[in-house]
Amino acid sequence: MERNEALRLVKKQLTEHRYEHTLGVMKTAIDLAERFGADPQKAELAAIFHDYAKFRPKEEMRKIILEQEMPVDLLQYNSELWHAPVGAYLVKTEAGLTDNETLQAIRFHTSGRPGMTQLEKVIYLADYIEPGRRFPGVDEVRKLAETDLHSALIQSVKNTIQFLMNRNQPVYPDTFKTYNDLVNNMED
Ligand code: DGI
Ligand code: FE
Ligand code: FE
Repeated sequence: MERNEALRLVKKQLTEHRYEHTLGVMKTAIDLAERFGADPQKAELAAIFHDYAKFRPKEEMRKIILEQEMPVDLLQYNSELWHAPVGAYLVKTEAGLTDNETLQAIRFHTSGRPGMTQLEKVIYLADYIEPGRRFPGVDEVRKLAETDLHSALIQSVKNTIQFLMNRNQPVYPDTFKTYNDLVNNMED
């Protein structure tokens, strides 16, 4: 699928603000892909579609998670997590994107997972550092991302876990598993 067609499809799903975020993720993801050796065209499409399901009603997402046999433990955690796997499913069924690597990058863009591919890392990180983001600590991650994908990713996952814990929010186990996997593979 070509960029403008993808953007046209996704624009209808998003608010203006979220569409601007998507454009930021797209540009950042292409840069990171070129810098760290992921496929820039897959990065572009995964970025464009990563938040496709962000504004779906919770009940629709819950139904898809159950019917499509996605991990049901998702339902016990923050519904903010749901748009990632549901998005991968809808991008396939509604937008007709079939490339599995691209769909996986969408599926794991919020929680991450142990053994993330280079493309998955690029999308996770681009979502975190795109120019519109204003998290505390994001500049440190941006700096790391200039040279070191692995360290930048660890720092962003760590920030997310700390953010949630500081608010007494539950942390989805896969988010911890992602963190553990990354620190166990520091030499990568
Ligand atoms: O969709 P975006 O806002 O662009 O970013 P995202 O897909 O990374 O989603 C961020 C939201 O997801 C944010 O509200 C925090 C929440 N989140 C991320 N990881 C976890 C989480 N919530 C819980 N409960 N547990 C997590 O591990
Ligand atoms: Fe998201
Ligand atoms: Fe996003």
